[in-house]
Amino acid sequence: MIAKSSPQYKLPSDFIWGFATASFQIEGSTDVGGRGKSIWDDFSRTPGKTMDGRNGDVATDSYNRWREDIDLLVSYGVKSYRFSLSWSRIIPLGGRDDPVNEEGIKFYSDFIDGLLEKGITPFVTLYHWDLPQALHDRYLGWLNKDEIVQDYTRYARVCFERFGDRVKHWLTMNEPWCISVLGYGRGVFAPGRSSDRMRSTEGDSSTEPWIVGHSVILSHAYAVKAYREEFKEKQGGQIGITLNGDWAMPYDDSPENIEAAQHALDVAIGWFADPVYLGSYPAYMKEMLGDRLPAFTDEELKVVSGSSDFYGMNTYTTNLCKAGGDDEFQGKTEYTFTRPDGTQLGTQAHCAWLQDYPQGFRDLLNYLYNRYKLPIYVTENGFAVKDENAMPLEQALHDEPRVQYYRGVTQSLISAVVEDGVDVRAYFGWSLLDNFEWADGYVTRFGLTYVDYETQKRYPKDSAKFVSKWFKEHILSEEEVPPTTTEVAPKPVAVKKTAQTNGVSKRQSVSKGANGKTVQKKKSPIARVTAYISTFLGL
Ligand code: GBH
Repeated sequence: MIAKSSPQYKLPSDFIWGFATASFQIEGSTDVGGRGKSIWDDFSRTPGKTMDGRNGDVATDSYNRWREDIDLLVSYGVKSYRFSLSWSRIIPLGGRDDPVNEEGIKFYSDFIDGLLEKGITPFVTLYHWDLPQALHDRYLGWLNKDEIVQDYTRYARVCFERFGDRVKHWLTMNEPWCISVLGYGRGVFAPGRSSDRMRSTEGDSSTEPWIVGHSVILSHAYAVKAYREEFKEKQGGQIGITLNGDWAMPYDDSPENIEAAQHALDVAIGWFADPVYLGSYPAYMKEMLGDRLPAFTDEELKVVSGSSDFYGMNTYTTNLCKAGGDDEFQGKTEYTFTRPDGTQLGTQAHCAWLQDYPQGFRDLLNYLYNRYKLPIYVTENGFAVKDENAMPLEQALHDEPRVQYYRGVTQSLISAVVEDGVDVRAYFGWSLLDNFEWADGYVTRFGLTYVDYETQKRYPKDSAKFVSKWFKEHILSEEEVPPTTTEVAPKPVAVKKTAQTNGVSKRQSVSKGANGKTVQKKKSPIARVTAYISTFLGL
């Protein structure tokens, strides 16, 4: 075991870190440069859809201030920046026969060049929820599998063609659970469809989310197929999907609550991760939904299975899970942050769904690595300080609860890598900037940089300073890389697990190199040393 005080207790030298954003949350300029409407444009302008009644028309004005945003990234010393492309800036009407907007291409092309000039690696999401409105009007968007798969694949191809010479890290979709459930089940996100007739005149929450999820998986998979067959050889990049998913902890030791935690994970994560990485929907979902869960044809399944080069992980919190309730989107479990003894799991954020619990981050990394056996890229993780929006600037900049959150999570991250042997390759904090927080409008602030929406001036918060300093201090420099004698580590190696109470991820062995998919091409030196020592000690 490498002591925490040792200079070797570090992340590998090629570890990627930075901050993340998404197009609709920061760009503004919705009717500029030939951009077509997205489903969020009118939705966010509709009274009642956002908490403060504000929309995405200006956001953080990053369409105009992108040079300033790059300077900010440079000041933080990031290695990489995760951002998303607006489909309707690139293809205003969205469809496979619709024209490409050269002005939109130029905007992103200049932006990518701007990053690369400063040595920042672009990490690009193709779809972060801003579907072209025209595709929703034309055929109901994600509800129409046959159309959307073709249109999305063509959009992806255009992006690979135009940007793939410079972009080597692609994410197809951001958080399919949110697209499906929040957009077509709960109806709180665009297009806002739901069975709740107070909310929406159209929609069926019992069927549409599952149909949408199916279309999203297939669109992702066919885009990856196109990348691998037509671009990868020449461009040499990586491509995958990124899923939201919070750690699920049983409320107590009762068998039904231990089972409930697994059911929660099956629907929150397994719904998408199991088909993509393991080749089928979770058994529990099939049982829960019967024929409401669409089935893959054999041909589709071949495309879906193995369609991500890595595990893209967005995570924010941990839920205590109790069996019961009829919320299918949570696997018929109830979530709480209140422990049986009445105490809270952690510090409450501004949003009801988020509390700070760093151990859950480490447990989730272990669970995902043991189950899906691929390198993990943490593509989002962050915290919204309670009532930050109501604070005077000076006070908001000293965001101690957010600093505390990142202190905990970075500690969990390095423990998972160095002590548990989890192969984590990247970490992105959400978000570079305070920005348009969807249905919360601008009330909830997730930024490590404060944005004064009156002036659009950006101010680094203490958390940005903390995270930047932490990564600079905890990544091995090239000179520090230990000798490679540890390459001879016997296999299989045991991946040490942190203590789990819920039985879903008891200590397990991951046999690396046993099958083609599991081979860790670039296992970090530290993880190799750790794995070797673990094996030696028979752990
Ligand atoms: C991310 O989603 C998004 O990718 C990002 O755009 C966003 O700004 C950021 O988080 C902060 O919110 O069942 O209605 O109680 C976060 C994942 C999953 C968080 C669902 C809220 C509970 C919603 N989200 N979760 S609800």
